[in-house]
Amino acid sequence: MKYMKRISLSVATLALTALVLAGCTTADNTNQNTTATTNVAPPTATPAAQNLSVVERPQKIKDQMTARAEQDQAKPTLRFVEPREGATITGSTVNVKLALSGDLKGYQPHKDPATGKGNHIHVILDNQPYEAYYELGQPFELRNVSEGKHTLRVFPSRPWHESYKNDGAFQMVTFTVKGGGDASKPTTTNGGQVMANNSNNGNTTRNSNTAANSNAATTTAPREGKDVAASTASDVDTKKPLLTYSRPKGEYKGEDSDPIMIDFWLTNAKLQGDGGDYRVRYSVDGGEAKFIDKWEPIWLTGWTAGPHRVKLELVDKSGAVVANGDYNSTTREITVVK
Ligand SMILES: [Cu+2]
Repeated sequence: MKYMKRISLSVATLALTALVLAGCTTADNTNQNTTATTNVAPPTATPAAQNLSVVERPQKIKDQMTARAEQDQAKPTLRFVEPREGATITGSTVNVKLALSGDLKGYQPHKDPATGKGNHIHVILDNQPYEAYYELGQPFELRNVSEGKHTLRVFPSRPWHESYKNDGAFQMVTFTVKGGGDASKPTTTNGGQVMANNSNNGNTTRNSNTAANSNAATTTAPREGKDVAASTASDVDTKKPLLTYSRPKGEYKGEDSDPIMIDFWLTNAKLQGDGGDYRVRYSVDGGEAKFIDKWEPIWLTGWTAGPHRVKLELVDKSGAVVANGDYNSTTREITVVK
């Protein structure tokens, strides 16, 4: 009996709900001003489905390559002048100095003041998004680097952020920071959000370092550099296969948002399409996994406006992520502004 009562109550509730809903619909439909849009499904909270597809290299980049003549066949190589492999750095500012050589064919990093573009070096602290370094005559300052062990990865890039992939282009060092970070200055992301507070550092070192920094700031021209987010090195073996995520990153606006390039650096690993054993697996917004089997950039079209997560992984024949610290599986958030 109890069950019967409950069931009849539920039925009554449903009937009532239906009646109320019907009432609403009726009310809407009787409105003489209602237009045809009444019958269109109401907007949902989820954004429009995104259907990405691979397209060929955009014509505007092909044009730039033509204009650059043989520069794109250059084989630029880099060498770390600072920091040295295994170095210990006291204080939170790490100066990056690089020596560029190799078969340059006119390749020279430099930002054109008129366009804000030009050849540059991608500088990657730990596994943070890269920073662009344009004028190699001055060191690039990584500021507010947190205490502990770090890795730095660098490689030359073109104005449209496609990396050079020749031998010797990519370099990596591991170094240690003592007394790093500044507790009074929280590290920030590109968007300016507070990531973390470095609070457990030696006061003496930090204070003297801060004083030195402010002196430098007032007596010399501003240097290229960046207040970096708090991070430490992953336990990476430089002899093992390593995928370095490069693009996409940050915000993409207008015509730059379609198509968007995926580009990466590969060390100690050959992809299946290049005669090797590995594949690069990517997915966007947790969607279907796809594969890149040749080491070259791809361009994806069909992005919807808003934030997107791009995941890039180096996998072996069985589809397992190749173990090497945690750099072989990287997810970045980008924003597309239409
Ligand atoms: Cu770039």
